[in-house]
Amino acid sequence: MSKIARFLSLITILLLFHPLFTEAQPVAIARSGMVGKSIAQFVPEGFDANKTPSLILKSTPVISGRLPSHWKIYPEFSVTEGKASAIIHLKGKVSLYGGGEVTGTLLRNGQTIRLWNTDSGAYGVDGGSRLYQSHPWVMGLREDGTAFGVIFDSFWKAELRTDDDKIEFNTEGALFNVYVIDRNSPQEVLQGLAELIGTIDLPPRWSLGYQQCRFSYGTEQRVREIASTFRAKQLPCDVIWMDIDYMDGYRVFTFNKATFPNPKQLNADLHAKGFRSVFMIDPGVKVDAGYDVYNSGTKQDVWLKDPSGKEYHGKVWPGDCAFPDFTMPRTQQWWADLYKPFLANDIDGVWNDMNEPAVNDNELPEAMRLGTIPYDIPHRGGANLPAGPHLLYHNAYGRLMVEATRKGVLAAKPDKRPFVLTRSNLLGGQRYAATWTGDNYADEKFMKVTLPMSVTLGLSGQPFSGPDIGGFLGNTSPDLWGQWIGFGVFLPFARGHACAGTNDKEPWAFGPELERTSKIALERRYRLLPYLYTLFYNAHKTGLPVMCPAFFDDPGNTALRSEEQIFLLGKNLLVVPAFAKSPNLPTGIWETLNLVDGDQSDRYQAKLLVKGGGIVPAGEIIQNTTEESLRQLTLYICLDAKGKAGGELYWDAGEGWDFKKNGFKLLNFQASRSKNLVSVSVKSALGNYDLSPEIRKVKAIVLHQGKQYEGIGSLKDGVQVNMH
Ligand code: NBV
Repeated sequence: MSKIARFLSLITILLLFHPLFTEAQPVAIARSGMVGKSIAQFVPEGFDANKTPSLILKSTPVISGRLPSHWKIYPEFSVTEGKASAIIHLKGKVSLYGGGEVTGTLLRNGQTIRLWNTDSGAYGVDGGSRLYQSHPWVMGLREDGTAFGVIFDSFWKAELRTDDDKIEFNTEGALFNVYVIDRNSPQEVLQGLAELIGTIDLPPRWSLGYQQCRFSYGTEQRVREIASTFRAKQLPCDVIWMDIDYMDGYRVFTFNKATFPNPKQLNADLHAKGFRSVFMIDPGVKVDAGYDVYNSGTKQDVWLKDPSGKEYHGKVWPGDCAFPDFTMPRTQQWWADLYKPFLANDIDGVWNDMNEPAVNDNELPEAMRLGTIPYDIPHRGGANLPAGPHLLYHNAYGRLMVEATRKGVLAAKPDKRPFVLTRSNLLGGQRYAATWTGDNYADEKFMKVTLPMSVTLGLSGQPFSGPDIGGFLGNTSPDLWGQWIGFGVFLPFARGHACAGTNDKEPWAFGPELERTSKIALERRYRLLPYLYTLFYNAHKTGLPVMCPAFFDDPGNTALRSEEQIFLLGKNLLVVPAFAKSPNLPTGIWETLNLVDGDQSDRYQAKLLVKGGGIVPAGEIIQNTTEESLRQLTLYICLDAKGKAGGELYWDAGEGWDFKKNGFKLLNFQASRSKNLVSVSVKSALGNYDLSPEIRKVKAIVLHQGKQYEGIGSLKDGVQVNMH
């Protein structure tokens, strides 16, 4: 080495270790301002949208005014060795929530999560600190019940620390924008979040029914048997799911000719029994010169390629696979178009799995395994997305995939509401797909963590989630099944699922006693369908979760801040699972709700409580949502201390888009007591949907000090209930 070369390399080494490069360099805020009611945007000096594009927000916000002088929450930006961070210092005692799909406690103070979407069976990777999705979002609840929320608008690989005195977001990428919402309550903050990231579209009503899945329903015959057993045993169910078993050698968009020879007939038979079907599609496409999906992808040049231009291959179920580069508009279109012929088999919904994306690189030495696409594989971008390495796009891969999937499903069936379920996603991705919480394990710990997980997703903009009821991995005992189904039916997404090689986990698989338990639980869900559907409508309109933490009842009550054994459905119904030990209950009047014969005596059923001042609309027990739910509408009423109550019912055709053109009915009910008479009536009604053929009579049941008082009437004339 020449003297000059040696000198230059010495200088380089010195520079690399110079504090200027290794210590955090503060970065000033270049621009800030209001982009909504009490919503501020902060743009750091040197921010470049070509280095940190946004996929989280539904549209680009426009700064319309200055920060008010009393504005308190500011991010401090910095860069360390080229990696951007932001810190928010907290004043006073703040309870922290959010972070999307997380395991552990509901209250997030003192937690660190890693944002790097990962196939984490039994949530085992890095002690559960990284799961399948990334939600760079934190909500803070102050002592007085006022709240704020922070979006770190970046999907670069990152770490999110939520300490008592600060929130820290450290990325491995370039500078990013921060949005802060500061409002009077957590509910208002979540509405602010929805203003930025959008809400879910209203799902088809059938997707709120119970759903049955198993990895290893290996033949059409087995699927038919499962469907028939539900009907024979009168166990309500709406959806049967096809896992990868239906595919031909795990090639996506194909059917195994021997085991699933006639999917269209299978779906017709399922439909005739009132079932819908959802089929799985993974992102990895088998490298196979005789496979049309692979060939068309090659022809359209959609595959990820390594920096030298060679097609990137990773191993998944079918063996070597090519992976679509979903950042390119033509890939989005190509992928969307694949759904038309596929769904022409009368498939109702799509399940996107393995889209972190998960890659099996177990043949590599342990230290070299990534479990996904290597960081340096380029994504080519296009339209609004810049080209960038996998390190940038990894956390958006599932989100971009489900955007294309939803587009394809909608184009294939424009008159239907798409239903897409995804394992991987990004904050804001609720616009495209519902989610389930991945491969949990059949034990009590995983059953209990179901609640903080789904509540946290709801607090992070995703209201439509639930676990594999019963536990996916490992064998499920009858007792665990009973405990789990007893409250699992009240989660927004209610699906039983099981891994191949584990015991049967259908509701009848655990013997007659547990079958009865399952029947009661499922019937309770179906009775509550009108209430649940109303909550989903509300989530679609406002961004408020369907499943809420207990503290929503009274955000100023600090005793509820870490309560995670119970949850609220909307604001009028409290669910207390059978496993809950001395939970902190919200204060005030709450009356027990009995929905189905036997639900009070069955030890596995969750306890349901109606809030004083609330009205909960319920329908009849139906076997699936093609049956009429509202022939008799029942209004469960719990009066407040002043003898008053109110509640809502949203209803429409359950499918299609008429509801966007006034084809819905939103009824607001009121009840008030005078002496011993409670009068119940419709206070206001919105929309054109005609409920009169559906609702033939209305029953009102006043729940009061453990007793029930009933009256019968009609929508038009209301109901009188005598409390004698
Ligand atoms: O497709 C098989 C499974 C599926 O049942 C499960 O729900 C996914 O989370 N899939 C993962 C592949 C891996 C199973 C061990």
